[in-house]
Amino acid sequence: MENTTVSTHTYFDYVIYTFCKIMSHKLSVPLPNKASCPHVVQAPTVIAMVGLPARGKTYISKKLTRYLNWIGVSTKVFNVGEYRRAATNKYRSHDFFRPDNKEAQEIRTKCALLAMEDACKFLENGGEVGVVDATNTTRERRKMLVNMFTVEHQFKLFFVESICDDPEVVEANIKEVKVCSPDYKGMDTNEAVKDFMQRIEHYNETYEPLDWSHDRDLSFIQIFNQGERFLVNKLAGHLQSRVVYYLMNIHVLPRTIYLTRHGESMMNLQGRIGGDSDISERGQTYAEALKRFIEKENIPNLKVWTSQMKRTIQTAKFIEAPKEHWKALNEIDAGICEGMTYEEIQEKYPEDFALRDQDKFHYRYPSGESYQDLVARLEPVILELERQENVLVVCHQAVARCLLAYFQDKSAEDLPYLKVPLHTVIKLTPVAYGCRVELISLNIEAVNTHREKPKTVLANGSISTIEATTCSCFE
Ligand code: BKV
Ligand code: F6P
Repeated sequence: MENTTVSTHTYFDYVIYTFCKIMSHKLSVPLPNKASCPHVVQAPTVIAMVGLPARGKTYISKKLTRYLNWIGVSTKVFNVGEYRRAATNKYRSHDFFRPDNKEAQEIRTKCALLAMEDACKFLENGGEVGVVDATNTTRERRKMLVNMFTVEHQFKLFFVESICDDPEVVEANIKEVKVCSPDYKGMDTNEAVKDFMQRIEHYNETYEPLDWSHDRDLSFIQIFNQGERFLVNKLAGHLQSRVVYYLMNIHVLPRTIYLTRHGESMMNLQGRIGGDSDISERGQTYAEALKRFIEKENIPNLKVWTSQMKRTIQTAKFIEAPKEHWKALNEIDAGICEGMTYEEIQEKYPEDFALRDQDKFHYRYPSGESYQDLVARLEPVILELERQENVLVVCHQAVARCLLAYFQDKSAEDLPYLKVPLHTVIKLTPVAYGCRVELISLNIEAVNTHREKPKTVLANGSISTIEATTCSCFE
């Protein structure tokens, strides 16, 4: 998200900030952090979950956080359950959650406060969104959130309530994630399910869902039955509307996403980057092997997405499934370096070559793109992938790294170095709160196009051009 919002500040602040931003881009150094440039940044946002246990609050918290971090919004989850487990010795039974258990209530309130204070600290130190993952099922508790976050800290507050009355969904949730919780370690599964059901009942006794007569001034979204229906109230700002848009596009149906690069290309063989060359003979062999692999997987209603480059279209050619060719999936545009080998770039543009190694995620090729640009370009692809069921994406090294980083929750720093070898299928299956990742090599030889980060580069953030140009440490 752009941090260029100017509200109560002078035009001069804005000019200075823009100058910083342009200079930082030219030098490929990270922007000054929020602490050193606080006056031009949008107010941080707290997203507070609401809902009975086993309503997918943790699922939504984690998934939303992964998405926001991927689009560049610094986000962190504060799970009150984890504070509670840290504060009390072993969990015994649902009795802990009885509304009339005074002692336990005290501990629970204390833990909620600790989590909220940590969220405040995070947001005061440059964090942009804090997600408070707790039940927050009483009006009294929500008043506490409003007071601490909006009155005391002037943060924005957005409630996300998940309401689900389908007993099968609740039971599936308990069996998939709750019985594995540290609370039930060593306990028989049926016992654990029974205890958890009673725990939900205790919450139900005091549950006050958000409603218009009491909460009309609050910003919130209510999600009914895993996204079957939504109710949105007092949406305040761009970030909240992105969150709503995201939540309206996700689903929990079982499905698999297959990710692969194109078969080896003629330019890969020469060690040249970019271009729009054909696939090599070995690349052709991969295209045939990929068809057989996909057939064997026997995937219902598979869709195939490729880029608009010849090498991905040729790779998907033999697969019998509906195809779409996305421009957004095209490989990173290396600008003036298109068609060159890394050695040629190092020789012809030594400064740029060194700068890219120092901050590969933000480095933008002159007249081309950065990995950061690529993430922005791929956001609609991710949203559409979230809407879909089984999809095979045939793309490119840099593009596959960006997509994989989203699914695997990788940082901007690690993203440009993720290993995505040629002639390998990456199979992504959603499980519990995350996704299982399998790398399946189809055993067809190909060149290695992965270039490691040189180990001895001086990457201390504050770049001096001399440091950048004099380090002669490329492998
Ligand atoms: C594991 N959602 O259990 Br929009 C996998 N009850 C999925 N809603 C879930 C929880 C654990 C889960 C996700 C749920 C879940 C649940 C009710 C959900 C909620 C809102 C949207 C999409 C999914
Ligand atoms: O070498 C193949 C390729 O897809 C190039 O077209 C692209 O510029 C490059 O990989 C991206 O990888 P890296 O960011 O590591 O240079």
